[in-house]
Amino acid sequence: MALQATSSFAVHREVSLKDSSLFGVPLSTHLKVDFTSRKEFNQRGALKTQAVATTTPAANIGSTDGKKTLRKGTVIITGASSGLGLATAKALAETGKWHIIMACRDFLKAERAAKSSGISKENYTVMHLDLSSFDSVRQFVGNFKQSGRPLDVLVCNAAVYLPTANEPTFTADGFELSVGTNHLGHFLLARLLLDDLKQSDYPSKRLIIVGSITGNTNTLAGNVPPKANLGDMRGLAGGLNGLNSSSMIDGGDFDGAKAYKDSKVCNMLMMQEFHRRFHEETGITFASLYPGCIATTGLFREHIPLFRLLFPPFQKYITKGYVSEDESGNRLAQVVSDPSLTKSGVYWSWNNNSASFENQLSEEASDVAKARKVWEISEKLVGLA
Ligand code: LMG
Ligand code: NDP
Ligand code: PMR
Repeated sequence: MALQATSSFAVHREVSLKDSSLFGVPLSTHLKVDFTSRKEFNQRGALKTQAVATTTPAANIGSTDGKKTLRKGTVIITGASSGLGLATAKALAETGKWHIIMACRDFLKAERAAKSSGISKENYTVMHLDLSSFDSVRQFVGNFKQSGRPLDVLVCNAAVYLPTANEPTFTADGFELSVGTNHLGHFLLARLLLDDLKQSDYPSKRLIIVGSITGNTNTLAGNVPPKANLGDMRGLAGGLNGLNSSSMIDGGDFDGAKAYKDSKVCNMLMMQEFHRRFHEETGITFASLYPGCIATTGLFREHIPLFRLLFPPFQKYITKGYVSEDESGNRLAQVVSDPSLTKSGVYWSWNNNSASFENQLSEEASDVAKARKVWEISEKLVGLA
């Protein structure tokens, strides 16, 4: 049936539909596949970062046989206490080449999650971060800077999804919670940590912002109502406070599922705007991704029980978009660390063989003027302009 057509559509590319795709695989995509690095990741459980570790001496530590070895990279992952973030932390920790800063709102939950995932003590540090409070974001950044660690990769992963809420709820600073947390909290965090990333002498420094298929209306999944749409951003400009402005970016009535999808559009737009503003000057790789449908994570905790029961089999057997948490973690870990994924400004996806390719964003999620506008309004809202 049509819903199963992912890989065959990828093969029959360059058909008449230009900006269309099914399940996030654009019909016009030339698959940029690196089966070699995938295999290495799978078989050895290790990412081959040494291959690019030749240029910056301070990132290399001398060893007895005269060969330089790469120092451990430091990666901050927001929302590493469950789902994709935790699975990524686990995948990176298993390589022994990364120290993971688990930036989490619930310290105890994060510690427990790290332990039960078998992440060993020397490979992680839990640091408190509540993205729904700008004070907390600033405090986290202060604490991280004080730790004296370099910052090599930042992963903006945490998110909330409130599909059943009838009324909006708000962050500590009074912004609608989904956009406030998923977009504004991360925007402030990334802006405040950009200098640290810039200063990193690691061979490949990266800022990764997790996106999603459901924010892309050039896919079937992105056409399930309510669809993402930022409109003219009058609600965002008004502060998303639900009082003298709408709680929704486009100025409409509150819809929790739409607010989440809008926040993902902002995430993908900001990745590209960072790229345009800073890639050339800093050499930082900016990237986003759709990790696949990880239908079992905590993201759906607010959804009705029937949805939580049916959603995984629906994705597994009907859409075939399902991926396990482990597999999604391997995917994001590749974007963190794989030497073949250094291209900046890219939205990564994976095909049915779990091979990565550069995916095409929807018209709105790649709109340059909208990106600039979201950036400029957000700067004001988070107090940077
Ligand atoms: C909204 O409803 C809620 O209103 C909102 O509050 C929020 O929760 C939001 O996203 C979260 O959901 C979504 C609702 C809308 O969908 C459902 O709840 C699903 C209902 C089940 C319908 C049965 C489908 C048959 C599948 C059987 C599978 C077994 C059961 C598993 C079910 C688990 C999943 C729920 O949905 C609708 O309105 C239904 C219509 C959906 C059609 C969407 C497709 C549109 C296609 C448009 C084509 C566009 C072309 C794209 C490009 C392609 C190029 C070729
Ligand atoms: P989970 O709910 O499992 O993980 C979300 C994480 O974000 C949790 O660790 C949660 O913390 C954390 N978090 C939520 N609010 C805050 C906050 N205010 N401050 C700090 N951390 C917070 O969901 P997923 O793993 O599925 O989601 C991870 C990312 O993947 C999201 O960006 C999501 O949009 C994206 N994604 C998910 C897909 C899926 O199918 N699941 C598909 C496409 C993209 P806590 O543990 O304390 O609740
Ligand atoms: Mg969707 C055709 C493929 C496909 C894929 C890859 C997803 C991913 N979804 C697909 C199709 C459909 N979904 C269809 C045909 C329907 C109507 C039955 C459908 C419904 C649906 C709902 C109600 N899907 C959902 C929901 C959610 O509440 C999830 C959501 O929108 O969260 C924002 C969701 C998702 N579907 C996905 C993915 C990845 C999600 C969740 C998470 C996300 O984007 O972060």
